[in-house]
Amino acid sequence: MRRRRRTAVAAAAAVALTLAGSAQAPAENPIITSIFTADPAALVVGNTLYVYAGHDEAPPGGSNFVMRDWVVLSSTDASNWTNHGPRLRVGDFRWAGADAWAAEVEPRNGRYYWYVSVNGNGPGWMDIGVAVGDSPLGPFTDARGGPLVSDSTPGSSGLNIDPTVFVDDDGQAYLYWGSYWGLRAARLRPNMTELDGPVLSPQGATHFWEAPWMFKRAGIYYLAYAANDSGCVTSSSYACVRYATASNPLGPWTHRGVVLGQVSSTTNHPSIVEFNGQWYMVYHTADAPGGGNFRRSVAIDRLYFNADGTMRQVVQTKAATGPFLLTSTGEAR
Ligand code: FUB
Repeated sequence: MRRRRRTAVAAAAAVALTLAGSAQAPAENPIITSIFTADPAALVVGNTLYVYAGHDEAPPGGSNFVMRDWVVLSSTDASNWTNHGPRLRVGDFRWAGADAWAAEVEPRNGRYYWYVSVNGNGPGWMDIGVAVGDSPLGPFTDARGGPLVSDSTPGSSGLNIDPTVFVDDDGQAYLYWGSYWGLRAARLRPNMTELDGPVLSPQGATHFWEAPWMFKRAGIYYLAYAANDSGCVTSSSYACVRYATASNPLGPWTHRGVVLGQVSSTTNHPSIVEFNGQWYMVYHTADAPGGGNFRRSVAIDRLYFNADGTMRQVVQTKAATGPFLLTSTGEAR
């Protein structure tokens, strides 16, 4: 027993060293519990993984979103996180009045474009706006002085939220967005602040509900999105994350299955990124102490691809796992 314990202590020390020096340290979820965060959008700049997130401020037991600003978190190892606080606020858009919902930052020509869902003061409900800054942490200012997409944009979604922007290898940028089962897409001009051509309705994203996330890997385009069909959730109030692939950024898409199951919050919102040679799913749950459907928390977990390019379903972890888990006496399990 004594001998085993010494071995375990040595193993624990080795693990501690590994954790301290490794860029692949296991995540402990949620990644931040001092504030409630949601709708993560990951972006790698150099050796830093940034997560742009909504900020849930609903009171305990609240039954509506209270979201006034967007915060930035960052990490250099996907395990230890710095909270940079609010870097963009509803008030930064003079034409908007509430609802700092899902957003995403896309870099282009040394600038950082922060596409947001926000409730405009004009007719209709939610709009998509865009702010721009010269560094990943800003400062950011409204790039247009008005919505990029609104309910009056011809062909727009039933709910114009959840923008995701993708710039292809040829330099063409695309905006995808939508909710209420209405996926939409449009080309963006090189200035990143104007639509270039009509709003399109991509086909093949089976069971699309909202929260699209677009990326490309090994020549394949991937579109992940929240779905709330009975094939993946216990109730339509909840959502899973399904995904589709295509050989063209505007589809048609081929549905491939579920990449993230139902989470503890009713909403589900994916972000998929490669960082330090590993792929990650960044999402949100209601798992933080005092959490709930309107008091959500960002989580991160490893994502694995099969040899044929399909994605395995993400295993949701809540704390350090596997060989890193120690007993209360310090013995490795
Ligand atoms: O956070 C507000 C809304 O809830 C987002 O825009 C949706 O994606 C859902 O997560």
